[in-house]
Amino acid sequence: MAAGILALSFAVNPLPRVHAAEMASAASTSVQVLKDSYSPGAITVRAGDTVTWTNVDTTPGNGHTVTSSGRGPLKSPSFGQGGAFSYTFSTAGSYPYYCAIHPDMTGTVTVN
Ligand SMILES: [Cu+2]
Repeated sequence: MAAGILALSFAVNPLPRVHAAEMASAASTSVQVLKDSYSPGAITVRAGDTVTWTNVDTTPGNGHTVTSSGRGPLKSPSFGQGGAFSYTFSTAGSYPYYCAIHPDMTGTVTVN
């Protein structure tokens, strides 16, 4: 019985290593959400990467969103000072977005 468990353990072992390699290649990118802009406004990431937008607006209660222009996956709720929104991009492409509350705020994520 113990030998059987040992053999199973060896057979399963390589899988976590492959998973760990995939995790290591995924990166995180941060975008600051200011009073009237995203900084940086244009970023380039790789498929599988996660982008986190953090509201660093100096005006308390000034909420912002990350909303895809046209059809797109970005549909954040309004998040206030100190709040954040994250999205993991799995497909290459260009993802323009804006703030639904302040439509002059725009940005683009390019996923390679
Ligand atoms: Cu805004």
